[in-house]
Amino acid sequence: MRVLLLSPDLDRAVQRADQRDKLGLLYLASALEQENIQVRVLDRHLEQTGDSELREVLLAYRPAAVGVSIVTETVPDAITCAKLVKESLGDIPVVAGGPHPTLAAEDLLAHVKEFDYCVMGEGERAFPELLETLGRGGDVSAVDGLAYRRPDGEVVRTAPRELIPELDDVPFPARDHSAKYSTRDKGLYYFQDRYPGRGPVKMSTCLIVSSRGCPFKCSFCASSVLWRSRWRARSPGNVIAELEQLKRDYGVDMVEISDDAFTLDKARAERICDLMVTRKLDIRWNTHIRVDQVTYDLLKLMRKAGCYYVSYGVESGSQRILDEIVDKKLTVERVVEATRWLDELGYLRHANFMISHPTETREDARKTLELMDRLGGKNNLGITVIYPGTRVEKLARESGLLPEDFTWTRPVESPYTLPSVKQGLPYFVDTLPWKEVCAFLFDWASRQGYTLRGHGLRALKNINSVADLRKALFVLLVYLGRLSRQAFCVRKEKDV
Ligand code: B12
Ligand code: SF4
Repeated sequence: MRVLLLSPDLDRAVQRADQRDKLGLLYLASALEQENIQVRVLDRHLEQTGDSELREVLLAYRPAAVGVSIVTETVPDAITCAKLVKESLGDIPVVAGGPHPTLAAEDLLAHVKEFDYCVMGEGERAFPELLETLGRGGDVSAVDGLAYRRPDGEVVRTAPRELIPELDDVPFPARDHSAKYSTRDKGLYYFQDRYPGRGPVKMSTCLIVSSRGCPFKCSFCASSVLWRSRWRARSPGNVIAELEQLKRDYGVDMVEISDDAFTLDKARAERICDLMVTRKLDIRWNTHIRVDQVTYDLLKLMRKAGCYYVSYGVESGSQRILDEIVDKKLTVERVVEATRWLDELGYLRHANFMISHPTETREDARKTLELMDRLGGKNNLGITVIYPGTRVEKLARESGLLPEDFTWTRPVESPYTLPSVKQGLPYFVDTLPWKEVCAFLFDWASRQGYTLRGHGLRALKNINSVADLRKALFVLLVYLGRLSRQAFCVRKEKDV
């Protein structure tokens, strides 16, 4: 049996650096190969595969089934992929998997007839079992972790699938199936990122995950639903073996450890670092941390083991928002302290913040900008996006921000859109008016030294209707208003 695994494309305006590994599909490829199923992985973004090229691949490879890995932002292209499969190959099974189908299976299956099944959660065991069941004409209702449409059109779920108890039992991702590794194109192993005060820095596109899940439950994040609030970790030896394989087989010398919570078990993180040092791994790496889950000593050891860059979620400078809304379980003072440690230890770093949290006031948002000023360096600011399966989504539905007939399968009709973003998801906007959200965004962008040139050009390209033009003009007016206020303040200061 031959199976094609697809990663759909995504608008560049929403996402950069998509050369990064689609580990979910590469893990699936390993699992299928273990069952003697022939696999091909196609990352449409990495391989820049247009519709006609995808059709050619389908007709040449003639898979018996196609799996599509989907995050909410890639739903539009995932639908295109599914339609192309059915048009080219007739009624072969098209299976959706990944975060979006895990969080919104019913919505996807009810609206897109080209998808036949959704695998919810980990696919390494469920997908081969589904293919085997289909292959022998068995009853899919016995396959755990699945949603599907019954002949009468009703979408049903099977029993939830047990999480894989021991992650060391999962074979490493089959990287040879990624065009990046099979062509040994080292240019695809890195991307350049801007870093204030240090110019462009090289970042890795080679990912590994050393643990799955996160025990926290932040309001905007669906991790607790995706991984059922369970944190499961691979053993240090198993992680080091994968790093050694990356180095030996692919010449990789820079890696991103893209766990949700790499340092949750500090003793394990220390052991991984110790092994990196004693085995003379000589790999530079970056990761994401929670600043309450690190100590000065652990950061020091990580630095010694090759970690050069960390990102961390702060979300807001307002303690009220962190406690009452996000449930971040983090204090602003801890953020300041850990940032000082990172600077002392010579890390490159960036903190992630959000604006337009539920109930956010102007004062709360101002505290966010103030905290960024205190931290200095690179700080990202994004508008709160409504993702399926989150508390933010629940609030958006309750408040009518998402209409009753809302579906993730159609382009979003929202008055709150940035003109430079083509395929965006809905933003959460309530107490802080949209005008002020945009104004705060401009304040942040100018503090970070961003210019409007790139965004402006993209905005022009994305104007396709009178409604788009109206939204773009609104944002432009906010921008001009901010400029004139700044000019007025400068003149006043000079007068004084
Ligand atoms: C690394 C990472 C990235 C990388 C690589 C993305 C990728 N697609 O793998 C980069 C930096 C490029 C990235 C970008 C983005 N990301 Co990201 N990312 C992650 C992160 C931290 C780890 C992903 C990972 O490798 N997990 C490990 C593997 C084993 O798990 P998995 O990918 O989910 O795959 C398993 C199952 O889902 C399933 N499965 C997956 N695909 C399929 C397909 C089939 C057919 C089947 C049967 C099963 C199946 O089986 C796999 C093995 O068990 C997750 C958070 C998380 N912990 O999952 C966020 C996460 C996936 N990202 C997210 C988002 C929103 C994005 C962006 C849209 C952000 C942006 N605005 O730019 C983009 C979209 C990029 C894209 N095209 O996918 C969200 C998705 C939420 C959602 N509702 O869909 C997540 C869940 C973060 C979060 N907590 O909200 N991301
Ligand atoms: S934002 Fe980070 S800490 Fe919060 S629930 Fe998601 S993965 Fe966990």
